[in-house]
Amino acid sequence: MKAAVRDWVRAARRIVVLSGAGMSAESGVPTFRDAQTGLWAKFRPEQLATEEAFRADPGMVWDWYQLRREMIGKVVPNAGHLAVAAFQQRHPGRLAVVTQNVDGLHQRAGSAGVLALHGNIAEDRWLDRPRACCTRASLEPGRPPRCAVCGNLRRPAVVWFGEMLPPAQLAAAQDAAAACDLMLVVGTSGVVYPAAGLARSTRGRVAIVNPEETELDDAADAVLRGTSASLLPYLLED
Ligand code: BJW
Repeated sequence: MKAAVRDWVRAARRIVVLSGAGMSAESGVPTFRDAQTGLWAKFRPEQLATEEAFRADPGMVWDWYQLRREMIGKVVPNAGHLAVAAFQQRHPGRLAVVTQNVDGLHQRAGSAGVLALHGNIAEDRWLDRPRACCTRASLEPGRPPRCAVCGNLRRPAVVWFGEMLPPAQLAAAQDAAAACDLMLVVGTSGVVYPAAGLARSTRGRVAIVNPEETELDDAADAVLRGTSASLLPYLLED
């Protein structure tokens, strides 16, 4: 099956790589839903990744993101990220990266035009609509930092449950999914929408790269049980 998917890559005019946390696992970034080591092994998602959770305990949620930022600052892209970026460089315009990951590792590997559906953990934004007083000058350090005048809090620039995805990135991802001949769905459990819906909406072939079962296996033309760093260099070589 591996060889067949490599043939599909070679024949495809437009490819989408839809990636999730497993793409960065071999860089040392924990996934979300792994029962033992996942980021949510000790907390339920709604305790951390919602606006309500942040408003209820901003310090706790802020500290969790700070820990992850520090960890992500120490890791590097792995052979999977690098294979994707190298393919894009050899074949300009043929492969689009749509990622649920907030870690920036595709971008650091050299991928161009990455559509980051769930934001960027390295950036912050205002929690409430910024008022005239909410400027860099008014920023007071803290956990989280706040506007010294009105108290508006800074929050990580990621997409939490119940929040809209960045509209332009989502629209571009939907267009890419509609136009592709082949979608490689790499390292995602496929439980979070609307990202997972991209794999169900494409008319192109769908190939899954994942060591475990996923919620999208039923939508796939091929399921490759293996890791991204071991399979992508093979699948994407010329
Ligand atoms: C390896 C590996 C290796 C391990 N190699 N693989 C339709 C139906 C039902 C619900 C909904 C729906 N549409 C929308 C919803 C609601 C909700 C949702 O999806 N809920 C479901 C959980 C039920 N979605 C939303 O709320 C989204 N917003 C939205 O829809 O807005 C419109 C709206 C607004 C208001 C009301 C209603 C609608 C927003 C979703 C935001 C998700 N945010 C998070 C947190 C980001 C910030 C942060 O980082 O803290 O994004 S949640 C978390 O899950 C994170 C991830 O990007 C996302 C996906 O997880 P992922 O990447 O799949 O990771 P894992 O851990 O689940 O899986 C890892 C996989 O890797 C596993 O399969 C491993 O086997 C594999 N693996 N090693 C390859 N080496």
